[in-house]
Amino acid sequence: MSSDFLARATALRREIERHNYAYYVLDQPTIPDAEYDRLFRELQALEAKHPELATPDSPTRRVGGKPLDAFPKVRHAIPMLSIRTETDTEASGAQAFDARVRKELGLDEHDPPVEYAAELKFDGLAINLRYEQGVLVQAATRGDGETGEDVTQNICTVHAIPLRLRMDSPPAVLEVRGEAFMRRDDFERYNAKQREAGKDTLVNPRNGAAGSIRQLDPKLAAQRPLSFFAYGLGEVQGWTLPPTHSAMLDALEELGVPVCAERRVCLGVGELVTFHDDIAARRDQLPFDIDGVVYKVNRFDLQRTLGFVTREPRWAVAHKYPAQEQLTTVLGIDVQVGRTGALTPVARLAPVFVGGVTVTNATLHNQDEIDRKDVRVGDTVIVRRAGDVIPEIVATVVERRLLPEPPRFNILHSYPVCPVCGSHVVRIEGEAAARCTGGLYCPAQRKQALLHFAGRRAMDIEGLGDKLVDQLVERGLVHSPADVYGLSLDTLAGLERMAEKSAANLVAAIETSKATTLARFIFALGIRNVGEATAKDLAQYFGSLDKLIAATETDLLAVRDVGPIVAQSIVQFFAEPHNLEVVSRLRKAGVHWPETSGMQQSAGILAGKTLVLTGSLPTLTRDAAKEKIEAAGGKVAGSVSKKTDYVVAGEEAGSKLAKAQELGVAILDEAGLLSLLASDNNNTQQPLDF
Ligand code: D41
Repeated sequence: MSSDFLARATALRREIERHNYAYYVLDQPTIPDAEYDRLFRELQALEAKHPELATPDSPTRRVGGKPLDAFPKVRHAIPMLSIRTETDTEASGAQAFDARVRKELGLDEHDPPVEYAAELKFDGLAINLRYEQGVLVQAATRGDGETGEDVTQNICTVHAIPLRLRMDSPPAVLEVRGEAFMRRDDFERYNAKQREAGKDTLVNPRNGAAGSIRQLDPKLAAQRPLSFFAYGLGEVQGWTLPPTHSAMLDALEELGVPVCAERRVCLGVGELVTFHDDIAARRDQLPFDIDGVVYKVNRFDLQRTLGFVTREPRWAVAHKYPAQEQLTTVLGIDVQVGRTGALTPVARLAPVFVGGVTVTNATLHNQDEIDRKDVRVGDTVIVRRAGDVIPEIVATVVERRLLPEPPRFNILHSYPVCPVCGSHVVRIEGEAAARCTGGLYCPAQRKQALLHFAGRRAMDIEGLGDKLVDQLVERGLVHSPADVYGLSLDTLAGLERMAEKSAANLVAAIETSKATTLARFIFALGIRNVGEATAKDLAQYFGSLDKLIAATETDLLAVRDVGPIVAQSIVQFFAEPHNLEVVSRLRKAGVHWPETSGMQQSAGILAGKTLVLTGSLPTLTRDAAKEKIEAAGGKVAGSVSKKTDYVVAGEEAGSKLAKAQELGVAILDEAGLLSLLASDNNNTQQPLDF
């Protein structure tokens, strides 16, 4: 019996790790999350019941074990060296490195170029992974290079790190060195969640990674998602070393160890410079922070010839990019007014060069965030700019605060009225944002509303961008979206930076946008809490704008995914006379869309009928059948009762079919269902406008 359990546990582990590898290393998920969770829970239960089945490479270790009192010290089998850093700009860093290498190797200008391996310098924490017989037995931080800390439990929670190497006859010892780090999207997601919960946010991904690995409670570490890339080796026993660094990374990749794809073999200094520049140009688009690139002499035999000075190899150098965090001072705190009137505090900063650009503003998100970070005018702060996200204030340096202390900043005190339109500013209970109550009277809201209206997913008016909208609103040419359709070629051609040709293109784009869909139109109106998906659902359900306008909150709640807040926003929007006027003017200007009779009407042949699907149908998927039934006004329920009108039964229909027979409910097969639907001549429910 216990051998059955053993076999099952082994099979589960293998399957879970296969999915894990596909998801975290290859970035190609193989099964739905729910299915993965099911396998995982089965294994957990099995190991809990039969503790003798647990193994050191079981994926159940990834959720984190018991909290520690302290991290045990680990003496590295082979010291972890550090890497020489060049802060020189542009080509000179690579040039100086290549010159040194060539000199040390005794090469002159007639000798061929040296082959290098170029890679990224990840901004995280250096880690040594020790595999014995292919199983991860220990993970340690670099520490001072001689001695680090045993962080095995926390490292096990990093899904990208294999707990077992993918090889049939693993070596006695293989130590893999690399960097544990946090991706920017994981960092942003984690912080957004923390902010929502009113909890502390991480300062930057690097601190996030370090904090996660230094966390004594592995369960908490497991909640901060980390990634890992390998860049070197430590002790090796029983493994034939490839001849070059690049071949070694390829080999590690074969073993299932994550290695960054952004790496290149470069012949001579010229190609190093190209690599450096290529990566610099794409730095913001990478999914993680890097602080530079690394060049290494590719051949291991040459690396050995070059050796190292003190603790830095002569065969490697890191070439740094401009820092993504800098100190500067807060000159003032302004607010920006968004489309829905939310006032976003923005710090005006003494200009500072961060992450390759000069930054003069940084977002402060909202009042809670200002309070948490305690940012005040005059403070010295750390600004961060990484990726294409808006620059952010990471922290204020309280020790450098001027005396007497400047007062705390409070949005409502500083901005009792909207700085743009003078309307009252309020902060509604339970909302993070303070809001201007001016609505479309407020030019700031008008500009944003207009940009939203013209957006690609709304009315899609190409060429109606930022600068143009500013001018149109500021010159009083456009007060509401309806005014866009009254703009003449002459008016547009008279604007700044507007050539005759682009004015003509814009007029044409405005004209084209008149033929739209109901879904786009609803979305374009910019009703609060009505995003693109909700707009589509509303269009499909009501089929016509007048029906939407006439809908009560109760009517609206019948629409898929519409809850009380969305329903209320919609009713409030159409209760506002000036909103109705805008809608009416837009229609008069010629904005049109195909209307349908929608789905809320009980006109279809299945109107008011409840159907139950069971078994698998020969041609229709479950979803397709459901869609057809709903389009004909019917409802699909999960279980059979006396209220069921039809049971649609396919192959291998089970207890539901039996129940239907027992209750005398009408039974259809797929053909029966389809002929019933086909007999419905009035079936106009399929929306036309998608
Ligand atoms: O990405 C990195 N942070 C990185 C760090 C890298 N790509 N290569 C590295 N190579 C080395 C040597 C040359 C010593 C094998 C390193 C580091 N060292 C390193 N990181 C922290 C200390 C040393």
